[in-house]
Amino acid sequence: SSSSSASRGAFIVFEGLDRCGKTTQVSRLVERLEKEGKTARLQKFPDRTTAIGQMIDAYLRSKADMDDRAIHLLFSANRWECAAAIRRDLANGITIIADRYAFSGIAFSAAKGLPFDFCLNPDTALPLPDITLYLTLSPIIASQRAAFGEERYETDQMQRSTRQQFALVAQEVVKRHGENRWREVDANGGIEEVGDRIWGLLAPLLEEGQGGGLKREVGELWV
Ligand code: Z5A
Repeated sequence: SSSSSASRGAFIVFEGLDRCGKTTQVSRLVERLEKEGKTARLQKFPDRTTAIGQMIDAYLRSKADMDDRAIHLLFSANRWECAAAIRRDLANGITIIADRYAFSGIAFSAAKGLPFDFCLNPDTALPLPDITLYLTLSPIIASQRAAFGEERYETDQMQRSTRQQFALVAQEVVKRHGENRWREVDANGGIEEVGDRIWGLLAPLLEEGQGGGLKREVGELWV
């Protein structure tokens, strides 16, 4: 109908620790949305294709060292350089599915010991996700999946502290933006089973889109 074509796209973010299956679910979701006739775009963070993204990539692969605050700001700058395109696409009715976002930015940097507020502030006023799905997997199941890769943060200690920081990030989202903006998803189980759980959680938001509810403007993160 004309009212559904006038609504903006939904901004959906996936977060989670290493090996939670988020990348698998993100690509399945984009396919499923397109089968349902929606236009969807995958936006991975870090976006390693830009000049800033290449510096981040070198850091993560331990090809370059960087001050903790400097790399934190680069992760944020990498989101800012994509922010206008995200807003534009949402306005044009395209649903954006982000594989990680500002919440990873806080959780991973705070896990290294940087002050929480320092980690949060640079992302203030970025496009506000309509919903963030935080995939949780028991550490035992995670350890049975493919071994940790070679990247900098892929150690048990780092993953443990990052999990604690994600809990604080979740509280902050709920406090500032309401409890509908953050949903934990049990990522234990088969790929289809988890996919159906995700689809079920997204249904109200996507139906709201059909009814034109997504015409309200995209908000600003932490504002
Ligand atoms: N980082 C940061 O510090 N600051 C920031 O601002 C941002 C990021 C944005 C790179 O991120 C690092 O950057 C990341 C955070 C930090 N460090 N860590 N850890 P990335 O997103 O580029 O990389 P990643 O998250 O480490 O990797 P990934 O490939 O996106 O992982 P994943 O999403 O968890 O996993 P997956 O590939 O979908 O699944 C993992 C394996 O499990 C794979 O073999 C699958 O086939 C398998 N799998 C998936 N689902 C299932 C189920 N249901 N059952 C069984 N097996 C499954």
